[in-house]
Amino acid sequence: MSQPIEFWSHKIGPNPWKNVIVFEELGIPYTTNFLDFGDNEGGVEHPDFLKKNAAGRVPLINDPATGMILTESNVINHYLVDHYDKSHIFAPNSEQDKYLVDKYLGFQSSAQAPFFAQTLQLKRKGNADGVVHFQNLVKRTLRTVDDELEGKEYLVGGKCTLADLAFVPWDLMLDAVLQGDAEAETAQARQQLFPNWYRWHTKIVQRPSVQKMITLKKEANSN
Ligand SMILES: N[C@@H](CCC(=O)N[C@@H](CS)C(=O)NCC(=O)O)C(=O)O
Repeated sequence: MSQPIEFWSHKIGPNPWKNVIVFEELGIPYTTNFLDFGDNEGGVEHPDFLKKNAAGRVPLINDPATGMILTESNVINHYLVDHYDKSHIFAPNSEQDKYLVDKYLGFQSSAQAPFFAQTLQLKRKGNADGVVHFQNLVKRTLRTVDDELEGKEYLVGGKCTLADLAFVPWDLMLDAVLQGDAEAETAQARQQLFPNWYRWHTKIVQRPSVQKMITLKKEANSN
């Protein structure tokens, strides 16, 4: 790779941190531009960035090696694996497994991420009924993953895939998302309610790539 991948991110928003995990897994050089939310200069809704992503969202990458410009964290991770997973660590064992990974990535981006995000948004707005509604949906995603993990170490094919990694950055925010929830406010309560999910989450978090992402996120937020 001649030049590092250019990466647009946010210091707190979890979606770009999914890509950081895969950059670290595969040892891909990258440089980060942190944006703010909103339409000020340096913001995701500023005209300069909207020219790059009309949706006004991060992550976004530009890979000078291929000219590829991409948004959507799960699509970016697929691209990174397709181009830079030289040891095939994320190669699916079968066609069935390939589509199962996509199934979980679809669930992650259409259920986990928006339910978690809406909970935090409604908390900020002080909408108590809305918070309860979305916290129930958050717990429903944990229940889904817990059920899917029955008798399994990982979601697909007996090995860690993009599907497992994609859930981590949002799940790391559960203390804030489920704050005030009568059943699942604490990690201990979540371990009781969702033991398969808890064991799996704890294992994935121990991966060096995830630990590095956590360190980089802390560093970014301490500046
Ligand atoms: N489905 C997109 C969602 C991207 C997304 O919502 N990113 C958040 C940061 S985590 C964002 O840029 N939000 C901008 C805003 O709220 O104004 C993905 O997975 O990349």
